[in-house]
Amino acid sequence: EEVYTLHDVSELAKAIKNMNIRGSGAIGICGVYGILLAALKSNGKKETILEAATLLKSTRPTAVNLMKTIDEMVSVAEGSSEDIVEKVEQKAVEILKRQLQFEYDLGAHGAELINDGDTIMTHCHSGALGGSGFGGRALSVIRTAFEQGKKIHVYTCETRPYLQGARITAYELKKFGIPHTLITDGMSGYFMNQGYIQKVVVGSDRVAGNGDLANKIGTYNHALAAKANGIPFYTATSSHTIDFFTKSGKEIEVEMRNGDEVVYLNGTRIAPEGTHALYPSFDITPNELITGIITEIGVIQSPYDRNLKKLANNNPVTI
Ligand code: RUB
Repeated sequence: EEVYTLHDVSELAKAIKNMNIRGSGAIGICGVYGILLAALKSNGKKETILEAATLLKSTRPTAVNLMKTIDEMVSVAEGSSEDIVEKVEQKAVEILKRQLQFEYDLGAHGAELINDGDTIMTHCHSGALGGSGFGGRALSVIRTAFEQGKKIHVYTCETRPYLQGARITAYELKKFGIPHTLITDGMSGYFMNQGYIQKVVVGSDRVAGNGDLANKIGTYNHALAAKANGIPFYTATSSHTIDFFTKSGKEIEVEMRNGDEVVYLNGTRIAPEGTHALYPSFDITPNELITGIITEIGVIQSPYDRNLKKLANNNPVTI
């Protein structure tokens, strides 16, 4: 287990940017506590809080939780400096509790879709309650199904270049005692086609108003393979990840990371000197490939533009 001690907002921003902390839910909560840290360290100085908000929001552009939770924190930073510290602190606790509750609730809704005996594939790391991060949706579904006594098996798909499926998901699955098998990005089509996998459940960094979703690079390929093989493909996420300001996946900003992260593996160069490499951190899965969006309120299905709006109407935190 890696433990980081972060002393100020700039160290936190660096840890998010460098992906020491990663996953949409986890970075959202870190944004919240970053604002609290700024408030505490500056004794409630609004200007410092706004600077912290700008810095933290600039770290990773795709996951919308980070932006939304920071905006929510900043919105309560009004009044005297003592008021600001108190309100920001209360809000941080409220958001953390809410996020955990969302994960329990969406885990329960998602677990209903899982049958006894299913093998479920997940991609990258969308961790579970009590796992290594506060965020985490796909494993909340898987863990809830397992705790209900369903005999399930998980194919955890490792993602290049950060290998989260192996490094974090397998770690969490082991911790929860859930049987699992590690595969790598390019193997999913084979295993789906050969009948090994009955469901795919992934997380999301942002869901557009029409249901298109951004998630870790490779997700789109899995969704295509799932469709071709008649396998249900779900995303598990909270309503906080749905962004109605983004009408479709075309409008989602996909973070392009440094190609060196592909060329080097654990600090060792694995491609010839001068090799050009690209690294879009996420891809966009169009709504027609998605069987359902598992949220804390229930499982949303097509037509997404209409049904996601219903969710927004029932739940003001969505917007
Ligand atoms: C992680 C990733 C995860 C989503 C959902 O990307 O794409 O699947 O963030 O995770 P990165 P969660 O490693 O680049 O941050 O459900 O935990 O929010």
